Amino acid sequence: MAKPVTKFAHRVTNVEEIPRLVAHAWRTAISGAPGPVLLDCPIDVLFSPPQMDRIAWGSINRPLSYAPAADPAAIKEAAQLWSQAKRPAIITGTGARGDTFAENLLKLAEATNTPVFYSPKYGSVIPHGHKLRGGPAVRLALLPTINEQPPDLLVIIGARTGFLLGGRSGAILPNSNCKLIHVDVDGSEIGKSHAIDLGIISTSENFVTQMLSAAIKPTSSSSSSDEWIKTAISLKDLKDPAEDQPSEMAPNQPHPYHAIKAFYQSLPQGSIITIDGGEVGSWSLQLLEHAKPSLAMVSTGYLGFLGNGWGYSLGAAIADPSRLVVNMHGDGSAGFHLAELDTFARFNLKILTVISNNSVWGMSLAGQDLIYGDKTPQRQASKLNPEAEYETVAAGLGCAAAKVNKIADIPDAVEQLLKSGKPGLLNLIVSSRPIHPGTKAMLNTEVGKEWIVVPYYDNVPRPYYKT
Ligand SMILES: Cc1ncc(C[n+]2csc(CCOP(=O)(O)OP(=O)(O)O)c2C)c(N)n1
Ligand SMILES: [Mg+2]
Repeated sequence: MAKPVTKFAHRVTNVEEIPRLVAHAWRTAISGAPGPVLLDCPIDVLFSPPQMDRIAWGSINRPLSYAPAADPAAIKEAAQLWSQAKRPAIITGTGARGDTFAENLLKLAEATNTPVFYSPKYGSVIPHGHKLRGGPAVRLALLPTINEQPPDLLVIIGARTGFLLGGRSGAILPNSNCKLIHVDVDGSEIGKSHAIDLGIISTSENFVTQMLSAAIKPTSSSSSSDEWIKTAISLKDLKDPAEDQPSEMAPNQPHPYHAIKAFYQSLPQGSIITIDGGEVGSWSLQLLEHAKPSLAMVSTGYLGFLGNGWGYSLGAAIADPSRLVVNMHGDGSAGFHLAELDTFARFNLKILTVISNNSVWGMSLAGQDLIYGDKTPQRQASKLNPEAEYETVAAGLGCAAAKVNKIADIPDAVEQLLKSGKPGLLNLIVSSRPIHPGTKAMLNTEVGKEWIVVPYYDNVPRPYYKT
């Protein structure tokens, strides 16, 4: 069972082998792209007395291996491409971390005058307010809409190409007139979906350190480059079209954009935000810069599976108890592991859960509306219970809880929840009406009547089999 979802799964058959196997499993888990391992220790094995002189220690008490670093030739080539670029940008992802990473990435960005964007999966390490903080990489797709050119060099560091970075559409990672450098600890990520000009197998940390000593000439310091960089940085501040939409779609039915914005603005800066849910996930991601988080993670991943946010926030709260962890959910995704509120309360974890409650599986409903229109208006399968008292469940499990259906009440509610000193839950009522533009984009590729388009994954057209 475990084999397909682990990097190593093994049943121990001999008690003396345990130290060696633990060492091996641990090294496997942390090498290359890190991932889970499983050692199954049957009770009869655990109860057998070991023969002490036969214990296999393996490398259990030896230092861990050095991590992969770039070939010097690759660093030279990267430096060359960088110094020729007029519109370079960096995109960081989940792999963009490590003890010295943030500090050195900032130095590298400054030395090369390169703006840094982050993939939807993992927030930026560049400080808020820094002149090279680009914000969400998805915003690069807006450049053509303001008559600006796309980047001519993208350095993708520890981020996967794929649907979270615009798939093969070219909207975020251009398909032409842009050199792509892809740095990943897992070579199989490189070139998977895009024509990569320079692939580098290395940890992000080693790569930026090596680049720093490569003495790159700063990016062409022409005034046109400076202007472009300024524009790229300001993409995150472009006015959002939802800003002009009403803050309430009906009485006590706040627009999710305005509700989440107000919520984010009520948070302490430097929180860790984990994002789950459908429509709420898209709004939460788009608004992230308003929360000024230290880190943000979309927990639904490349297959978009709901429910993981509970585990992500639990992990984050244990890993960094000094920060507030914000666990963003829809009423759908919240249902997957709602009982984790009990864990949060018993361990008194600093987690604030938000249920953006539109009483539907909103993204599913939106998709059905877009595809079927009023042909099948019932949408029974997309309904959730509008009466569900998530705040009662949370209070019953020992959390502080509140329900809010007015934007003006959000700041106070958040303040009270945070003051309580307990894990909190905010049942935030929102309207199901506005469909996030990202949901529309997933569905609206027009390729002719005889085709259908598979949503999510690159909008791949498929023959339409219905006659
Ligand atoms: C495990 C899993 N089941 C089903 C889906 C399909 N799906 C994607 S978004 C969505 C609706 C999510 O509803 P909710 O969490 O309430 O967020 P909303 O869209 O309403 O804001 C569903 C069912 C999925 N991504 N993952
Ligand atoms: Mg919902």
